[in-house]
Amino acid sequence: MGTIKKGLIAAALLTSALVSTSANALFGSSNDELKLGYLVKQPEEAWFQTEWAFADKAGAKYHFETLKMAVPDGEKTLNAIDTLAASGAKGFVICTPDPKLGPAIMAKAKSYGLKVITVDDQFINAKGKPMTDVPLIMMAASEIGYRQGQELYKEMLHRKWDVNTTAVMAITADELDTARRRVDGSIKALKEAGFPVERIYRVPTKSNDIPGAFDAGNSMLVQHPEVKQWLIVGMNDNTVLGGVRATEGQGFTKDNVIGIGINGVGAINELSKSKATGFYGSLLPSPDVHGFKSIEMLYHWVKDGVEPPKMTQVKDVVLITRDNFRAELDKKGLGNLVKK
Ligand code: FCA
Repeated sequence: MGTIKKGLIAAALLTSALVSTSANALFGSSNDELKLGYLVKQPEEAWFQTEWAFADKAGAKYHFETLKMAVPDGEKTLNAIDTLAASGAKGFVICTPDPKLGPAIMAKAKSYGLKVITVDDQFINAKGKPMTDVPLIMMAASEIGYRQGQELYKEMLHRKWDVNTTAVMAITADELDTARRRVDGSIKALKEAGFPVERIYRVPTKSNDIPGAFDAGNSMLVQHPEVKQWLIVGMNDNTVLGGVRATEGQGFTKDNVIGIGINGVGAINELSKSKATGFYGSLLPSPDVHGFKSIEMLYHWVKDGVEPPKMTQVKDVVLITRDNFRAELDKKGLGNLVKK
């Protein structure tokens, strides 16, 4: 047989192999493993990467495939649902890029008969009310925020700072309910502990990432050159990191800034630095539980018809600092996230 002919046959075989794989992937077959989606708004955050890793662990335990998809905006979210349906998936877990997409996401999911569980951020309906009929698993936002405020105050006392020259920089994202509840909880704790209300300053961030929070922090710092020490409040690690970076730009250091984040896994690089910064620590909830449990509930719903509870709040949280973060992450089976 000539080389060209051999090549053609090989190419034909290859094409048919590719077609059948993609046809299987697209339309599924009765022998296929169950497929479930896991859609997240910010795949660059360690939080969501950890959820994905633990969703995969649930998949290994129950023998389903987790289709992990990044959905940074509404268009990508709706397209992802089309793709999931075409690949034969039976449902998905989602942390939406925008809670207001809730009704559109549910309409599309229903049109394909897909089951939906929300994680971390709750959907809101056209009237701005939470869509409480869609199962949700999230961290106990107000409580964890409250703990952030308590820990900031405690560390301030520990350092014997003069409260009269200290202020709170609270970087807000009020349109996201979980962010609003965390920050409000934190401010409540600070007020209850006795921090002067008139020096708790709020500033909104334009985006939920380090650059957005950095800009917000900078705009606050120029308005308050009189402040000698800052406590930094924010809804997650990146928000607080942005605030800390802004203070550094104005010459502040670990000696006059205390920032405590939320998420924990987003603080590992910072806490691993050879020198301490104003980012003192982070509250580590349970991205492992969120990732595993949300898709496990979806699996039981799809496979056995067991409806998940409408609301699951995960309350466990531990403060990690430079002193204990390796040990605490190890305890949760997250030690591999720390660079050795
Ligand atoms: C929100 C935040 C994330 C994480 C999650 C639990 O979605 O944006 O960083 O804190 O809640």
